[in-house]
Amino acid sequence: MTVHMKRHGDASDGTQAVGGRLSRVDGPAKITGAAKYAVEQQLDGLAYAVLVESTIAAGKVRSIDTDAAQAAPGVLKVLTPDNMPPLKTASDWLGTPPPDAPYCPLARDITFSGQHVAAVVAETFEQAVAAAALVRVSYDEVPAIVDLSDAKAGDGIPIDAMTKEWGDAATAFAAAPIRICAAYNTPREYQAPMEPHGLIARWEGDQLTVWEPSQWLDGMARTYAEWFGVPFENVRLVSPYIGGGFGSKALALGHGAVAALAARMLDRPVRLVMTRPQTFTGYGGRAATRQTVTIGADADGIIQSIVHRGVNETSIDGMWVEPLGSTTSIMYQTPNFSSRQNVVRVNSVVPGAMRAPGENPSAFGIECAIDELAYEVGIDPLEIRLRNYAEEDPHAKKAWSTRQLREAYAAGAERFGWSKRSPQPRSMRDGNQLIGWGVAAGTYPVRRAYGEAMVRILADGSVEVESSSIDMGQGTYTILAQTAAETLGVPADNVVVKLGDSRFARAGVAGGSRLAGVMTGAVHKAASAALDELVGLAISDPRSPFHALQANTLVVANGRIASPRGEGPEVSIAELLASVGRDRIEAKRDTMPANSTAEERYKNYTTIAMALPHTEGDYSRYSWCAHFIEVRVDEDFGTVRVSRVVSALDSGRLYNPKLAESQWKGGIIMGIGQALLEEGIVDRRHGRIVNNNLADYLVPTNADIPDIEVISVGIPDPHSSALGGKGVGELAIVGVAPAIANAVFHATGKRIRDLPITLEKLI
Ligand code: MCN
Ligand code: MOS
Repeated sequence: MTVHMKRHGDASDGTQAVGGRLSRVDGPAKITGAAKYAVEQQLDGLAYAVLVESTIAAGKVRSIDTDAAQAAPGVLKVLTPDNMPPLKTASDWLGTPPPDAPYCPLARDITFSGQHVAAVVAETFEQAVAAAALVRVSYDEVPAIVDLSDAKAGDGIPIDAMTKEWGDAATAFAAAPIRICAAYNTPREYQAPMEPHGLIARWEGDQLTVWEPSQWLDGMARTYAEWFGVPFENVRLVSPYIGGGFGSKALALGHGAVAALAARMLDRPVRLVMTRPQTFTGYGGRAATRQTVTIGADADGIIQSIVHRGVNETSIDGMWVEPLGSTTSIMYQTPNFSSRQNVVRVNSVVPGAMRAPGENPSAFGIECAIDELAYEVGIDPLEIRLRNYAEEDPHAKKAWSTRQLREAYAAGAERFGWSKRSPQPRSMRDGNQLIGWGVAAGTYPVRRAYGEAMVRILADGSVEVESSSIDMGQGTYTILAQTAAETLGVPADNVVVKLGDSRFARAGVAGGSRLAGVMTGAVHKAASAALDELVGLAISDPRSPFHALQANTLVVANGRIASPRGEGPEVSIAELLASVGRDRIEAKRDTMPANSTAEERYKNYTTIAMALPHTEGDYSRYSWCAHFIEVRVDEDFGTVRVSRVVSALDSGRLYNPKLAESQWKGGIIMGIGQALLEEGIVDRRHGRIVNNNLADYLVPTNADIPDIEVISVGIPDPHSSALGGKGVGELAIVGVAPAIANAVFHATGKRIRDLPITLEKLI
């Protein structure tokens, strides 16, 4: 898809190999505007679709009056549930066979405010917007369950698969001399990527092309194919650049079905872009959660029992489980443990994945609770973590593949100056600012799957890597260039990485922080195969300048081939290919077991069902981190400012430390937003999100963010990925909000257990 500018560093200084600090190779294209995003494609005959959304949260559509809209200038079609040919229900992300039932992306039965009920397609975007305002929808409304606290919501549905229990937690708690029990709440939070969701859909016969920002081209292509009843191969997803996703762009969504259906009905390409408010209801953000954490400990603070109960919101007719016991069950050693979870149905869009779903809110509970325990016992919050350090996975009862958390505590504490902390709350101040120091840990499992990649060595000695995986800003283009460069012995400047087209070698989801580990492994394997073929030709082809040498191996470095002992000739890759009469060497490889069937391969790329458990075999695999955070709280106004962050993180080996550090900082910044600013507010009269825009839904700006120092304490982890890396993207957000809440307690003596920590909760 994309040819990036070259020259990003000096090939000789190690920047370009794996582990080098190569700058983003897609950076210049993004900065100069050369990068073309999905909905910027210019297509002949493009028509524009605009969605009409429900204004009630529960009930039924009685009627839709489309006459005025249909008669408005430029209108091509007004779509309603009454005039749309039905689609087929698609399978879910596990590939579970769907019921044989029709699917209509426009609703008659209303289960949340903001549901798509109609769409207008017109010659221009402005005409579509104007006509959409003329669509009159009348409803039969019933009372909505507005959120978790609604009396109608009840206790919800137990999710037995989430239950984790060992020992006898209740008895051990009753017997423990020190006990704490507290409830922690997190609100609805939203991914808020800069680029809103949208797409252009075009049919050519029964072939569908979709330009759409996507974290998972093959998964989304599968959904489109199933909706429209066409073969998977007939759907092409194109997504070379993505303006952020944070979990929200992994699945094909209703608005995509509307646009693709409109394109088929009109036999014209159709573009549909969500408004910013629609990005708050067109798909789900992080579910609101409630947890109670009960810890029983002995007088030294050694944990005897943890009892955890969690609840998260889901929608009326969809199911989202936010695994709230995930961090709770692995962070600390305990002989007795019980965690259970319910979901509560409310009238909202079904929540979805947002950076570290599960581990993030889970850590808010346990990492605040352990801090409360530290004060109750009267020991340092860092010391209590060390006393209860889990030497093995307490839940899976397996050895950690690697766990550099002790090293993270040590490195972070040293750099932060933790030993200078005065233990008492309200004991550190600067004028009228109360100063607080807090610590919390974070973790994220190493999710693994199989990958595929195409590597080509071209006649001029340059290298091409192709994959239908994606780069939403995390650095995939760059690390895959580095992987191919290192494996083949060429500078990364000579590698062109092409991503974001489902016609390329297949790829699974860029989610759960798995893509980097999966794809560096696949590119390494394909590039190794290409190198073997290159060296094989150089040794055995009679036309090769090395033929007479009768070598059993040759080395390639900096794009040149030579014998390891320096005997005989030294030629460039281009010269060698010319001498043996080849214009390219091509190797497409996947990392699946050799005897895998075509069906298993399809399943690996289009579902998450083939993911390898992180506790597979003898090891339990996680990334780890420790955050040390200073806050300053204005004593009069209750305003909280984060003034210093030092975080030490274990993501195993880093493919590119510059990019990993930037990912970690991004996660920490998002964690600061979660702690202090982010909250979806529901209008209780209408069951509607009111702050559905980036002026009212607050995310941090530069002025909210201090200098952030990140320290890598990882070591290569051979059990986690081919090149020894563990996950990076999601890890760093986990633990930030509890570190800030703990710092706020240290500053003020007030324990805030409801996010975000806003000033009215402090004064
Ligand atoms: N990396 C590294 N060394 C490792 C692992 C990763 O240097 N051992 C670096 C690489 O630059 C890699 C990046 O970190 O490209 C992210 O790798 P990883 O965490 O393994 O995960 P994925 O490539 O699967 O990234 C997805 C992850 C997720 S799940 C969310 S959510 C998220 C995130 O990445 N959304 C993001 N980071 C984001 N960054 C941006 N700019 N925008 C988003 O929407
Ligand atoms: Mo990330 S929330 O797994 O896309």
